[in-house]
Amino acid sequence: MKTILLTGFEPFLDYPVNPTMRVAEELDGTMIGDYKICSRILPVDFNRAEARLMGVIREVNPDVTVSLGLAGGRYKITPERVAINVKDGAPDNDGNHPIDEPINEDAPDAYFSTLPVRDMVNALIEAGLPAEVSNTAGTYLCNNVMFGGLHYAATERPGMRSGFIHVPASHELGIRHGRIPSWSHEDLLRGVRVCLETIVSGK
Ligand code: PCA
Repeated sequence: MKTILLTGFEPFLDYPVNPTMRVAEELDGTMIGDYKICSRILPVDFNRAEARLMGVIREVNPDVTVSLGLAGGRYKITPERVAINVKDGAPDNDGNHPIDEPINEDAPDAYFSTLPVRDMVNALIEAGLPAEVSNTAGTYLCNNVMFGGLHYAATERPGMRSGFIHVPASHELGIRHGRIPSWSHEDLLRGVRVCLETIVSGK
Protein backbone atom coordinates (compact mmCIF):
# COMPACT_ATOMS: atom_id res chain seq x y z
CA MET A 1 0.00 0.00 0.00
CA LYS A 2 1.18 3.49 -0.79
CA THR A 3 0.86 6.56 1.38
CA ILE A 4 -0.02 10.20 0.85
CA LEU A 5 1.05 12.53 3.63
CA LEU A 6 -1.58 15.28 3.78
CA THR A 7 -0.81 18.31 5.91
CA GLY A 8 -3.03 21.17 7.07
CA PHE A 9 -2.16 24.22 9.16
CA GLU A 10 -3.32 25.50 12.52
CA PRO A 11 -5.15 28.88 12.75
CA PHE A 12 -3.00 32.02 12.34
CA LEU A 13 -3.13 35.83 12.14
CA ASP A 14 -6.75 37.01 12.09
CA TYR A 15 -8.10 33.61 10.98
CA PRO A 16 -9.54 31.97 14.11
CA VAL A 17 -10.13 28.68 12.27
CA ASN A 18 -8.13 27.11 9.47
CA PRO A 19 -10.28 25.08 7.06
CA THR A 20 -7.26 23.03 6.00
CA MET A 21 -7.08 21.56 9.49
CA ARG A 22 -10.60 20.14 9.30
CA VAL A 23 -10.16 18.88 5.73
CA ALA A 24 -6.89 17.14 6.60
CA GLU A 25 -8.32 15.62 9.78
CA GLU A 26 -11.42 14.30 8.02
CA LEU A 27 -9.39 12.64 5.29
CA ASP A 28 -6.96 11.04 7.74
CA GLY A 29 -7.00 7.24 7.39
CA THR A 30 -9.17 7.18 4.27
CA MET A 31 -8.15 5.47 1.02
CA ILE A 32 -7.82 7.15 -2.37
CA GLY A 33 -7.28 4.32 -4.83
CA ASP A 34 -4.35 2.30 -3.47
CA TYR A 35 -3.09 5.17 -1.35
CA LYS A 36 -3.77 5.62 2.34
CA ILE A 37 -4.05 9.19 3.58
CA CYS A 38 -2.03 10.07 6.64
CA SER A 39 -2.79 13.57 7.91
CA ARG A 40 -0.84 15.89 10.16
CA ILE A 41 -1.30 19.50 11.25
CA LEU A 42 1.66 21.87 10.99
CA PRO A 43 2.38 24.89 13.20
CA VAL A 44 2.37 28.40 11.71
CA ASP A 45 5.88 29.00 12.99
CA PHE A 46 8.92 29.77 10.85
CA ASN A 47 11.22 27.99 13.29
CA ARG A 48 9.18 24.79 13.58
CA ALA A 49 6.98 24.14 10.52
CA GLU A 50 9.66 22.83 8.16
CA ALA A 51 11.35 20.71 10.83
CA ARG A 52 7.99 19.24 11.75
CA LEU A 53 7.29 18.40 8.10
CA MET A 54 10.69 16.66 7.76
CA GLY A 55 10.04 14.71 10.96
CA VAL A 56 6.66 13.56 9.73
CA ILE A 57 8.07 12.57 6.32
CA ARG A 58 10.69 10.45 8.07
CA GLU A 59 8.02 8.90 10.30
CA VAL A 60 5.36 8.24 7.66
CA ASN A 61 7.63 7.53 4.69
CA PRO A 62 5.09 8.81 2.13
CA ASP A 63 5.14 8.31 -1.63
CA VAL A 64 3.54 11.73 -2.05
CA THR A 65 3.39 14.77 0.22
CA VAL A 66 0.51 17.19 -0.31
CA SER A 67 0.33 20.25 1.89
CA LEU A 68 -2.77 22.40 2.22
CA GLY A 69 -2.96 26.03 3.28
CA LEU A 70 -5.60 28.71 3.60
CA ALA A 71 -5.37 31.61 1.16
CA GLY A 72 -7.86 34.01 2.75
CA GLY A 73 -9.28 36.20 -0.01
CA ARG A 74 -8.82 33.78 -2.89
CA TYR A 75 -11.97 32.65 -4.69
CA LYS A 76 -10.69 29.39 -6.13
CA ILE A 77 -8.76 26.27 -5.22
CA THR A 78 -5.24 26.99 -6.40
CA PRO A 79 -2.56 24.30 -6.77
CA GLU A 80 0.77 26.09 -6.48
CA ARG A 81 3.27 25.86 -9.33
CA VAL A 82 6.39 27.14 -7.57
CA ALA A 83 7.98 27.73 -4.16
CA ILE A 84 10.70 30.38 -3.72
CA ASN A 85 13.66 30.54 -1.35
CA VAL A 86 12.36 33.53 0.62
CA LYS A 87 10.71 33.99 3.98
CA ASP A 88 8.96 37.21 4.71
CA GLY A 89 5.63 38.33 6.05
CA ALA A 90 3.63 39.08 9.16
CA PRO A 91 4.78 37.72 12.53
CA ASP A 92 3.96 34.01 12.87
CA ASN A 93 2.14 32.39 15.82
CA ASP A 94 5.32 32.48 17.88
CA GLY A 95 6.24 36.09 17.01
CA ASN A 96 9.02 35.23 14.52
CA HIS A 97 9.15 37.96 11.89
CA PRO A 98 11.68 37.30 9.12
CA ILE A 99 12.05 40.02 6.50
CA ASP A 100 13.49 39.18 3.06
CA GLU A 101 15.44 36.20 4.41
CA PRO A 102 16.39 33.06 2.48
CA ILE A 103 14.76 29.87 3.76
CA ASN A 104 17.98 27.97 3.11
CA GLU A 105 21.17 29.68 1.94
CA ASP A 106 22.47 26.44 0.43
CA ALA A 107 19.33 25.68 -1.57
CA PRO A 108 18.29 26.80 -5.07
CA ASP A 109 16.24 29.96 -5.62
CA ALA A 110 13.06 28.02 -6.37
CA TYR A 111 11.49 24.62 -6.90
CA PHE A 112 8.61 23.66 -9.14
CA SER A 113 5.85 21.48 -7.71
CA THR A 114 6.16 17.83 -8.67
CA LEU A 115 2.38 17.38 -8.45
CA PRO A 116 0.28 17.51 -11.64
CA VAL A 117 -0.95 21.07 -11.12
CA ARG A 118 -2.60 21.52 -14.51
CA ASP A 119 -4.36 18.15 -14.34
CA MET A 120 -5.64 18.95 -10.87
CA VAL A 121 -7.08 22.25 -12.07
CA ASN A 122 -8.70 20.58 -15.08
CA ALA A 123 -10.19 17.86 -12.86
CA LEU A 124 -11.53 20.42 -10.38
CA ILE A 125 -13.22 22.42 -13.15
CA GLU A 126 -14.58 19.19 -14.62
CA ALA A 127 -16.08 18.46 -11.18
CA GLY A 128 -17.72 21.89 -11.19
CA LEU A 129 -15.33 23.54 -8.74
CA PRO A 130 -13.57 26.87 -9.51
CA ALA A 131 -9.82 26.38 -9.77
CA GLU A 132 -6.70 27.81 -11.35
CA VAL A 133 -2.96 27.26 -11.23
CA SER A 134 -1.31 29.77 -8.90
CA ASN A 135 2.12 31.10 -9.73
CA THR A 136 2.89 32.31 -6.23
CA ALA A 137 2.52 30.61 -2.88
CA GLY A 138 3.56 33.91 -1.26
CA THR A 139 6.50 34.15 1.14
CA TYR A 140 4.81 33.11 4.38
CA LEU A 141 4.53 29.66 5.98
CA CYS A 142 2.82 27.96 3.05
CA ASN A 143 5.64 28.82 0.68
CA ASN A 144 8.11 27.85 3.42
CA VAL A 145 6.59 24.38 3.84
CA MET A 146 6.25 23.83 0.10
CA PHE A 147 9.88 24.84 -0.44
CA GLY A 148 11.04 22.65 2.45
CA GLY A 149 9.18 19.60 1.16
CA LEU A 150 10.54 20.01 -2.37
CA HIS A 151 14.10 20.64 -1.17
CA TYR A 152 13.92 17.58 1.05
CA ALA A 153 12.59 15.50 -1.84
CA ALA A 154 15.30 16.82 -4.18
CA THR A 155 18.14 16.15 -1.75
CA GLU A 156 17.00 13.16 0.30
CA ARG A 157 14.04 11.45 -1.36
CA PRO A 158 14.11 11.68 -5.13
CA GLY A 159 11.12 9.33 -5.47
CA MET A 160 8.73 11.42 -3.41
CA ARG A 161 6.38 13.79 -5.21
CA SER A 162 5.55 16.92 -3.29
CA GLY A 163 3.57 20.11 -3.60
CA PHE A 164 1.07 22.54 -2.18
CA ILE A 165 -2.58 23.48 -2.66
CA HIS A 166 -4.04 26.74 -1.37
CA VAL A 167 -7.77 26.76 -0.61
CA PRO A 168 -10.24 29.61 0.01
CA ALA A 169 -11.88 30.25 3.39
CA SER A 170 -14.70 28.00 4.62
CA HIS A 171 -18.13 29.48 5.42
CA GLU A 172 -17.34 28.99 9.11
CA LEU A 173 -14.33 31.23 8.70
CA GLY A 174 -16.19 33.60 6.37
CA ILE A 175 -18.79 34.21 9.09
CA ARG A 176 -16.21 34.74 11.80
CA HIS A 177 -13.82 36.82 9.70
CA GLY A 178 -16.42 38.91 7.98
CA ARG A 179 -14.64 40.08 4.81
CA ILE A 180 -13.48 37.13 2.71
CA PRO A 181 -15.03 34.93 0.02
CA SER A 182 -15.88 31.47 1.34
CA TRP A 183 -16.77 27.93 0.30
CA SER A 184 -18.74 25.21 2.08
CA HIS A 185 -16.59 22.74 3.98
CA GLU A 186 -18.12 19.97 1.85
CA ASP A 187 -16.92 21.59 -1.37
CA LEU A 188 -13.44 22.18 0.04
CA LEU A 189 -13.30 18.53 1.07
CA ARG A 190 -14.55 17.43 -2.34
CA GLY A 191 -12.01 19.67 -4.07
CA VAL A 192 -9.09 18.26 -2.11
CA ARG A 193 -10.34 14.73 -2.84
CA VAL A 194 -10.47 15.52 -6.55
CA CYS A 195 -6.85 16.74 -6.38
CA LEU A 196 -5.74 13.60 -4.55
CA GLU A 197 -7.60 11.35 -7.00
CA THR A 198 -5.83 13.12 -9.85
CA ILE A 199 -2.46 12.59 -8.20
CA VAL A 200 -3.02 8.86 -7.64
CA SER A 201 -4.42 8.36 -11.12
CA GLY A 202 -0.81 8.80 -12.23
CA LYS A 203 -1.33 12.00 -14.20
N1 PCA B 1 -1.91 29.78 5.13
C1 PCA B 1 -0.72 30.60 5.32
C2 PCA B 1 0.06 29.91 6.40
C3 PCA B 1 -0.87 28.93 7.01
C4 PCA B 1 -2.02 28.84 6.10
O1 PCA B 1 -2.96 28.04 6.19
C5 PCA B 1 0.02 30.90 4.04
O2 PCA B 1 -0.62 30.99 2.98
O3 PCA B 1 1.25 31.05 4.06
